[in-house]
Amino acid sequence: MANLQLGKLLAVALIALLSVSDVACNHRTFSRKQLEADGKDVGDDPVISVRREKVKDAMLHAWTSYEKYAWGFDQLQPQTMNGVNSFGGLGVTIVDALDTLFIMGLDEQFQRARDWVATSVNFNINYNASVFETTIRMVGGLLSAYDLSGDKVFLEKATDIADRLLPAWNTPSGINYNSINLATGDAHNYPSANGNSILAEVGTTQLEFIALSQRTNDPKYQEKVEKVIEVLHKNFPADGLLPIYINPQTGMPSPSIITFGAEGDSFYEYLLKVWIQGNKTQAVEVYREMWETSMSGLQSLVRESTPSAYAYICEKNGNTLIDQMNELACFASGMLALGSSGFDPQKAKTILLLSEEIGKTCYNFYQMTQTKLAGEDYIFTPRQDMSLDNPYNLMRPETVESLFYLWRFTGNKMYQDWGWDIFQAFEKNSRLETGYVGLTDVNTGAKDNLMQSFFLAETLKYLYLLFSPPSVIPLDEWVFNTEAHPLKIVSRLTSGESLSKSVHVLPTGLGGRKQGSTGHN
Ligand code: DMJ
Repeated sequence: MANLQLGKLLAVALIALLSVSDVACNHRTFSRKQLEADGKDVGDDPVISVRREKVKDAMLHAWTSYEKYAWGFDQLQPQTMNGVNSFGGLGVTIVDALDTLFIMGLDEQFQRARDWVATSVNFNINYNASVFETTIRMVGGLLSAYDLSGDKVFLEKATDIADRLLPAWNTPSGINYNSINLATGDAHNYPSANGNSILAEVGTTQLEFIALSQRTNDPKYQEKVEKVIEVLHKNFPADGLLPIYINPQTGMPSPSIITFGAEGDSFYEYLLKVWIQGNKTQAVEVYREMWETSMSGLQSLVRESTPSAYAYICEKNGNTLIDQMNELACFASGMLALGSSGFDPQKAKTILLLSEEIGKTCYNFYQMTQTKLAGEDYIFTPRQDMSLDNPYNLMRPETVESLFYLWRFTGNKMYQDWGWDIFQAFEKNSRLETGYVGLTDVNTGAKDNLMQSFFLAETLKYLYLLFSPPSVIPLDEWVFNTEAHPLKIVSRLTSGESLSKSVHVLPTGLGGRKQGSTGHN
């Protein structure tokens, strides 16, 4: 009997091993040569190729500056030419940049980053880490590097850090705490949220943890993060708009604002993306239903400015709409474009139109300032359209992310031109000899001293892809996490099903040709 059990266990382990190596084998079918070949397909316009090369140069400059002055630190401070450990010392810029380096063909740089991850990354740190930031940047970055390269060291490291985060889900409701000590596993919430968990932080781990379960054949990661959605589903309001605070003891929403900006944003993004990651099957239908409900809610928050009729997404406090929008909420334009094709044709058109209108507003957030870079927040006043409410710029990605989706889903080259305008403004105002910095004031051009890791992970990646053919990271084969790390879409793991059966990577590699010229999925 004992032998039989042991035999069974060994068989399961063997299947798991085969499945994981199957994943890696499929990855090895992709090479940089293939990407370069894909990059030359369907009439690659020379102007666009030049733009792509300029973005690649920018990435090289950002990376080289980081390597020179801040190697191993979380982020680079270009003005003082040193590193800073803003995330406890996990080498966040290295991990966040891995897939961008890979996609751009910066092979030597990728190799050095890979070797650092293999030999020097240390997660055993007595540091209270943000579960959200660590998941989207570290787990997401490592899994994406694994999916692109097939190198198992990335999967091992992703598993290590995810295991350290897991105790954060041990709460009475299953809604995770937002912070956890990476060495001790002690978890808690931020005092500023009065003991509550933050919506975007509990609803933005699903893609990464589901992907990890698929790739390790271990359901425990998926189970934890899907339980969160189950709990939120039970208390889901009719308009699909949850406030930003959720009580981790009861799983109930706590009175607080509703927003598609900070602390709400990527919860809505992940409802859609888990549906896409799950191959839009019955098993993930509830995610699409929740997302569609939330999108009706979003539509109820949309207003038009006067006199110029810019569409914007209000925030909501109780029953009161607040006419303000964070630049962070600009991701919503891209999300609507990505989700539009799942509606019937008439509704799809309306949603895509809304996506384009919000994209136009966000582009204007940039165009209306002296530096042509957007500030952090805008307010809308009757007869005065929009005005800047918070003048700093962190080199955030949301608007160029949306321009990338808009271009893929409409094929309209205007969006490439808009992205190019934004890129040139970064070059003019944010580029120093020693890296790229944000601005403390988008009108005076005053600079800060930080090169955010998401500038390399997201802003430059989306710009590069905006100037690459849609066959590079096709949207029917890959889904981007909220930190722009593309994860390969594989078969959905359904409960009760043997995990090993459901781990199948689509065999097309990084660049595929299934997608049409505009990239509709
Ligand atoms: C990134 O870490 C992610 O895009 C997140 O969803 C929001 N904030 C930053 C970029 O602005």
